[in-house]
Amino acid sequence: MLRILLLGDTHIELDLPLRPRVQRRHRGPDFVRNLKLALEPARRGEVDLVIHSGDVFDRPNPPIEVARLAYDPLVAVAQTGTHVLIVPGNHERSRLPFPPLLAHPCIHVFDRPERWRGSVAGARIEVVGMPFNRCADGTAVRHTLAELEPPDPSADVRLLLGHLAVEGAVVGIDDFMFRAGRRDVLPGGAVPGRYAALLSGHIHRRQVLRETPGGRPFEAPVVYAGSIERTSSVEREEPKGYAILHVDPGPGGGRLDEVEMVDLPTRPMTILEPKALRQDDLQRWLDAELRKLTPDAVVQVRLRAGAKLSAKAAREVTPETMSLRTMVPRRRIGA
Ligand SMILES: [Mn+2]
Repeated sequence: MLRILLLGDTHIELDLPLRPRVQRRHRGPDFVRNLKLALEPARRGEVDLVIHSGDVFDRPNPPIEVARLAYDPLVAVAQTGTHVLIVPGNHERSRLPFPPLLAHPCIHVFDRPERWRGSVAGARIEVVGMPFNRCADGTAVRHTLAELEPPDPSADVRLLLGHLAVEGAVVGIDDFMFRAGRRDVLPGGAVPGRYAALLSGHIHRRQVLRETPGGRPFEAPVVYAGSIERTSSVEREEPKGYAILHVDPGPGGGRLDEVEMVDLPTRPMTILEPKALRQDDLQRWLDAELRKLTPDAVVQVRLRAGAKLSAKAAREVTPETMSLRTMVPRRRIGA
């Protein structure tokens, strides 16, 4: 049995200014910490392989200091002799910055669709990695796979790795479900066989898909480990973490035996919607509301149209342990 640590959507650089202009609690360090925590089982030698399913970064061109924050923990795992495979996501525009920082014989980045072969814990393993592609429907994925050299029939474990939405994936506070028929969604019927599983990033809610919404079984299960912290308020009720997969080697690319979702620490997220419009009313209201919350809360204040609350006024009543952001309604243009 092979133990694989799957993590993804680490979004390093989200709310992580290098030289902050104002002193307030930023959320960026939470993501850096959770990346390190997620990799701890690998550092301890408890897994045979580590796979990052993309969106390593929140933005495509981070400064080198930020790149190091993301890469150092991954390189540290490689230095213990465990292979680390990474497929770039849409947030890094399908390519990872500063490739020399990841130059290590145990690290492989899928800059283009390709097969990676290795020997892991005595098993011959083959991973087909596909970096994010705007087009990920059945035709596109079939075409991508057809362009590659054929699968190695003697591999004990075959895995498909991507950064894409699959039909039936569910996200957000309203349980939005991705449906087939869009060019950026892989229909369940197009999930290829002969793989133990399709492992993917992109969908921030952890989930395992085995059949279409209509009940037609996939050829292989699809595993999303989810993001390591909440990148948006629509994830506010979701647990966050990484996954440990147990894969049985065998004919036909092996079999996914078990998926263990492991929680990482997250901070509670709250949305406040004040009715007031005047700054001093808003500040007083906010002061009272924030006192009711746990000290490390992440707070989003949604102001009404025409409301006035300066960042400074909000900061004055925000405890240093909280992260607070105010949002003004988008101005409607035309009808
Ligand atoms: Mn993402």
